[in-house]
Amino acid sequence: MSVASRRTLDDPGVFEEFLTLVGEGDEYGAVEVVDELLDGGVPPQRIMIDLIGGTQARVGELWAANRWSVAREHAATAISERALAAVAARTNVRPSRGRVTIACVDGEWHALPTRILAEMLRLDGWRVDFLGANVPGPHLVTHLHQTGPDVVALSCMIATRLPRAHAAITACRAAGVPVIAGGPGFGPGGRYAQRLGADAWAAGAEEAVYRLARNWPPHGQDPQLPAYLADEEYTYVVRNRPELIGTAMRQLTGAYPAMRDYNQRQLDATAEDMAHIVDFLAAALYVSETAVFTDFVAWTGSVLQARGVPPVALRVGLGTVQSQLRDFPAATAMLTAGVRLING
Ligand code: B12
Repeated sequence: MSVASRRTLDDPGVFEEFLTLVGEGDEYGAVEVVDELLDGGVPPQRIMIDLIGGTQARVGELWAANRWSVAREHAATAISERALAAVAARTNVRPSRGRVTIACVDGEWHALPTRILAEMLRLDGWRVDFLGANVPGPHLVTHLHQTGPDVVALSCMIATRLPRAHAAITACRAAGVPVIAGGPGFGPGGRYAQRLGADAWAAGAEEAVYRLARNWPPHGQDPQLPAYLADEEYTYVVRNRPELIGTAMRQLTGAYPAMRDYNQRQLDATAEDMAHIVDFLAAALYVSETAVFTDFVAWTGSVLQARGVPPVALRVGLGTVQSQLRDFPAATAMLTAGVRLING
């Protein structure tokens, strides 16, 4: 090994260099940096969490600020996955603890954070079954019956997946396997995880490693499982999702004249935004938390603004959904709170 290859994460510019490499889709360059850091004695955990995970968060910011296209973000994510695989290929720890199943909930495509979690747990001696993105609940349960793990680690990165997360948590616990939940979809401090019946929550892979090594299964109270599914407003919004979005799109064209000049791509993006409005509203109703909806509105407002869409468009968009839900007090209150957040 040459002296020049003794790199550490304290080297000036190493994070920027890695971000540039993933942004340019330079797979070989990115893997080379990872290899050099491992050669330099940097622990693999630090490379995965600080360099790869940290860079992905930056990628997200650059996309949200409209500085990177979706395609560039996708390409960068693929390189990060490649770099992560390169770290994993250089480590080999024999299982000495229990067995863990790691899965993203149904409809959840953010697999990279769970891949990091998988490698971190593997390094700590767990036998890991990594099921990846978008795992339907029934398949997850079949897998549990076949493999008998000590714990399921369930990821939810976006709050719209919370109802599915609830179903998965309930099914895992019914199968006798405790659940550790994670991902920002479970809300600040994981508050919805507990409410939906998870045995534990961890903010990140390092905390999960710590918790599973020391206090598992946790001996707390049995989590309370309120009957969210019985909520009439949630059920109405989910059942009528296509009509709510379709009607909103038609009303929008009248209420927001600039839309008449939209090309197909802009119309598709608007339809996607309307779908997100309805989906986040449904999730907020499901857990009875206005913040799930208002956080989404604040975030969408900034994303749209970065793309030259004025706040009034979002306000009109919320109004088109609100006008269809007048008989639903909780939904109306949430939409009103969302509208209040929008300036201009
Ligand atoms: C890459 C990416 C994607 C990729 C995912 C590819 C892949 N293979 O993972 C693709 C393109 C598929 C994608 C799609 C979407 N994405 Co996206 N995505 C991202 C991005 C840029 C990076 C995610 C990532 O890898 N982060 C790095 C990891 C390391 O971050 P981390 O959260 O710190 O990870 C730790 C914890 O979350 C925790 N953890 C996670 N799961 C678990 C589970 C357990 C059990 C435990 C204990 C811990 C744990 O441990 C991790 C490691 O320490 C983020 C931006 C960001 N800042 O994260 C947006 C982001 C998550 N996406 C977002 C959105 C909106 C979407 C889409 C809806 C976009 C769209 N218009 O279609 C879709 C939704 C798809 C779906 N239904 O899942 C938003 C969510 C915003 C919100 N309001 O909630 C974000 C935050 C972007 C942003 N800044 O605006 N996305």
